[in-house]
Amino acid sequence: MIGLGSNLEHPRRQIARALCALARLPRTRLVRASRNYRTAPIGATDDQPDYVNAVAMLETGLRARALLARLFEIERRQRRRRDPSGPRNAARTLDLDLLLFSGRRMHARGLTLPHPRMHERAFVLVPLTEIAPSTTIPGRGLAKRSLRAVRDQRIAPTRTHRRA
Ligand code: PH2
Ligand code: MG
Ligand code: MG
Repeated sequence: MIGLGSNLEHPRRQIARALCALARLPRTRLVRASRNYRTAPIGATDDQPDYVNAVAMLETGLRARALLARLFEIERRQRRRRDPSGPRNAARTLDLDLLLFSGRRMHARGLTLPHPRMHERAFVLVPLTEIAPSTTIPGRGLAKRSLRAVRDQRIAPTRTHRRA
């Protein structure tokens, strides 16, 4: 499961382009993608635009590390700037996070699975449970059960993705 987020330079286009890039990864199939959601920035220390967030489910023969490297490459192609001296959680053109990888738990330099903050973020949990309602987060239980704790975080499907 991959989390996608953008709040700079046409966020919906960034997300659409990233989904195409994910679908074209070697030995990988894009199984499904959530709707896009407009979400309030969480943890930002400066004033920044709302995000567009989505979650994608992949089936892949790549190992977790190799997939992560591919995610960084896609971020880079979409002009993600990483400034180590800049503010934490700075606005970005594209963020791709490896959330879950076939139920694995690991804690290594640069890669923690499941993603350590996913259970406290509506912008992850809402799209995730939309496409995979029975998902469990290893060590935390059913993803759906974490929804209640994040219900104060503002999130709504983008207009084009609202269902009648
Ligand atoms: N990503 C962050 C920090 N805060 N807030 C929203 N709404 N969406 C994000 O994708 C996001 C965030 C760090 O990656
Ligand atoms: Mg992130
Ligand atoms: Mg990231």
